[in-house]
Amino acid sequence: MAFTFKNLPVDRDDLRVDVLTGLSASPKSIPPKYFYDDAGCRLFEAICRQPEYALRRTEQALMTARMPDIAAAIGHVDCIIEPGAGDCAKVRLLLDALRPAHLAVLDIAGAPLAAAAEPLSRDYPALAVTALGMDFIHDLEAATPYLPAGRRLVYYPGSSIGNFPPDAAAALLARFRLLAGTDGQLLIGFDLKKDPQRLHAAYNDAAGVTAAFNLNLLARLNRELGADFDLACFRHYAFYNPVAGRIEMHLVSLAEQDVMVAGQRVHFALGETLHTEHSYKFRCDEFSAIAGNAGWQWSAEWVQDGFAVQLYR
Ligand code: AVI
Repeated sequence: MAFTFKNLPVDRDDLRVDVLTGLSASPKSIPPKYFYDDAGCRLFEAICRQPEYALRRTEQALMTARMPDIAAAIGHVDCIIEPGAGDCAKVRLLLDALRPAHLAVLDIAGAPLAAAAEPLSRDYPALAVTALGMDFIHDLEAATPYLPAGRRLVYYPGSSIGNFPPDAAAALLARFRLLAGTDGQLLIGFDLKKDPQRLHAAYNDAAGVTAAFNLNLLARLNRELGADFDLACFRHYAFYNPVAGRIEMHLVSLAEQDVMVAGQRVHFALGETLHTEHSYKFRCDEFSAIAGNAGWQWSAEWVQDGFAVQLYR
């Protein structure tokens, strides 16, 4: 049926400024959103196929097995909204079960989003699909004129919420209420706290794909900012921090070295870390407290093999 694509202006994403700011901080860091250039997206897909990284497979298995219950708990919805929809693959199970009239998918990468969303309007002839290329983290309000009235479900799968620091996660959940409107619901998937060895293995796969994903960040800075990082002089280092309840991912300098980045000299001491990602893990009660503080009311949850999906009103 109808397919609409709008690329809304994104003016907050400035790789050069963000990278130079992060490299002059102590400890050094780069925002994890910069993992996802074309090579990074391909490496992330490869991570999801590694035997140690079960997160995506487990969520799919849970959604497939429990869908009748999930659909019954959600009830009728007119519109599903998926921020960060990427390849638009995950939402198909919900479309099959809920048959909404409208789907709105949002992602910072507008062109790949449009390419992934358009086939949905062919596969579901009764569905109106709106794809919005936009920065939903900073400019969520810009989406509201494109959303139809009626009962809405915001869908945020994949434990993406775990990549935000706790304050930012709570703020994003609060802003999702804008998308949901009155009478709206939130269906969200997140990774649970579990055996730390299992978590450790998931971010240290034997094939080295997560290491390549992490190091690709430096390769991207070489490609896009004319940097001269020697990838062999940095080590992927990821571990579970049980006090903070998160995987921490770092690139540790194996030597004292100077690197040129966007025309600026950046010094790394031997053993100095460049922090690249946090991936928070939750207990169900911890997550519902965060969502509750963001104004959401818990309504149901489903748990399978270390992964949870919760429904809020
Ligand atoms: C996208 N996100 C939920 C992944 C995670 O597990 O935190 C990103 C990732 N980083 C390393 N492996 C996967």
